[in-house]
Amino acid sequence: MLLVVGNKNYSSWSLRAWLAMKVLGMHFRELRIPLYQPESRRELLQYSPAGKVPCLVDGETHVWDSLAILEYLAERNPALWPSDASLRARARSISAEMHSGFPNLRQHMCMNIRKRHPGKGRRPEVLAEIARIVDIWSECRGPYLFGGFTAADAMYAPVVLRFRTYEVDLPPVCRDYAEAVLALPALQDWMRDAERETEVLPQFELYA
Ligand SMILES: N[C@@H](CCC(=O)N[C@@H](CS)C(=O)NCC(=O)O)C(=O)O
Repeated sequence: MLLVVGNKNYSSWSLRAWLAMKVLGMHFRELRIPLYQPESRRELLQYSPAGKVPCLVDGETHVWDSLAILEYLAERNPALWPSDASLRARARSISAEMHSGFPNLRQHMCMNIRKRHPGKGRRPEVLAEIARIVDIWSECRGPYLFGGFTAADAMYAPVVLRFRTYEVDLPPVCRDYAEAVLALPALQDWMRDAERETEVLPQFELYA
């Protein structure tokens, strides 16, 4: 299998698929395509019809879009979703909510692993979205949202990194959850790779 990802410092969607595959212990090759360079779109289209990362290539099968990749992985690794049907429905709901929602958090607290911007981006519309995430995380069963690691944790991992960059205060249960995610060896590896990258994408450096 090949997973095509973007810059590790910035590409929150790439992280979701990559983290799930690593935590599952899957063997895969990784291709990093730096985004928003003159050749990026042409290179991305060789793998992803949408021209976006992440894209998983499994033989002749190309799967693009983070949530579709997580579902593809879960077909082989059912433990990627909770085994209880009701919890599974909730995990899918909050994952879909992450996938389609939180536009203000995305825009004003871009993932930027290398940077620290305490207090930046705290507009009312961002704070309202953070409050919703706190609600979701407050039901965390520990150490991850549904006990063991699931696709829902992969979906929220970039939010953990955003809260680290922008130093968002969290209640204890959410702080414990964020620390558990940050302690994942796979996430530590991703963060180390991000630190080593040299590209700077101005559109993600709004608060630099
Ligand atoms: N809904 C998609 C979003 C993918 C996405 O927007 N990826 C960004 C990087 S994080 C991208 O590939 N941008 C390159 C471009 O738009 O040219 C998913 O969940 O995978």
